[in-house]
Amino acid sequence: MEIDLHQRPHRRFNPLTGEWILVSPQRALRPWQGQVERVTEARRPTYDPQCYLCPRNLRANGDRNPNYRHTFVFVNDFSALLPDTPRVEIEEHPLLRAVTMPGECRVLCFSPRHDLSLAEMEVEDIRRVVDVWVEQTNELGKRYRWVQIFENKGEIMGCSNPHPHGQVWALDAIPNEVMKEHLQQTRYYQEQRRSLLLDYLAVEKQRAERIVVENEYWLVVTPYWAIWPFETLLLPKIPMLRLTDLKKPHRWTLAEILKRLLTAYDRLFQISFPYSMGWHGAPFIEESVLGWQLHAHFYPPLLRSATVKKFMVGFEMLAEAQRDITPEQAAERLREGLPF
Ligand code: H2U
Ligand code: ZN
Repeated sequence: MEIDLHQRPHRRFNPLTGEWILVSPQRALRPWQGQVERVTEARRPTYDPQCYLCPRNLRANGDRNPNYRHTFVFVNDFSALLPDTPRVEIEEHPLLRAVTMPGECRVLCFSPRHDLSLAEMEVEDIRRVVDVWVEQTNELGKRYRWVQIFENKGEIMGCSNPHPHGQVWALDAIPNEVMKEHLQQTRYYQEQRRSLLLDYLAVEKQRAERIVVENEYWLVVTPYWAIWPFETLLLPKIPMLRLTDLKKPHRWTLAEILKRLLTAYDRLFQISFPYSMGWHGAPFIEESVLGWQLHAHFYPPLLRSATVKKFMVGFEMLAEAQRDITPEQAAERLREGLPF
């Protein structure tokens, strides 16, 4: 029987995590009765004397930021992980297990300009951010199994400060989301002797309908199994284990594609688009990481307008993730906002 996935409820499989997601495209056809209000965002000053990320300002712990010109990295004054933590396993009972965890948390200011976002920065300055991502991964990867580079952007995402910044957390364990991807990519490699994500990239190139933007070295798709309405996956077109594999041309083209993708996001609802994004690459472990392919996830919470957010509640908390608008529709909407 011919089935149109754009009409019928169905589940899609995420080979990267081994999980399923429920898609209900027929619900996206229902009339939208709420207002699609335009949010006017106040223009921020280029420098805010109250901002703890702006150059020359005082931070919570009493340190003063240098008069930095491009990027600036500092140890998070409220770090969730601490380097001088010994590694001890505590098992008071087989059902009560814990392990102390050494790690480090850093804050990375993308620019001295308080009023910009990554999307609004020059490609050259975005490339400087890419360089710092690489340096941080390289340095912390020598001491920790996992280095998580991420950006949490927008008040709606719980980001406390609009000054453009991201974070780096390193810890000596493989976190849950990463472990799922590690197991799936490793299993695929053992069976196929090829990379799961590079095979996926080839399929998406062929189908084209989920491609948002691409350039010489990078491709952005709304993955077939996307959970968030406008979720995207950014991946290099050639084998890359980690950010530390990126050479000059890869970094430039990455900066360029980030500029295009993030501008398209901003144009979608005419606001500085909120999201959580982050990098996944091979963990720093002794076991084989041959199946790994570097990639970044963009998880934006917005659904229909600048203020209508998708909530992961009810069925999603208790059963599995669900979406209405299909990834194919989302890709089409995003392509419309591409600047060049
Ligand atoms: P978010 O708004 O994305 O959470 O990032 C701000 C981070 O900056 C947050 O993790 C840290 C917070 O702990 N911070 C400092 O390190 N020093 C300060 O003076 C204030 C905030
Ligand atoms: Zn600032």
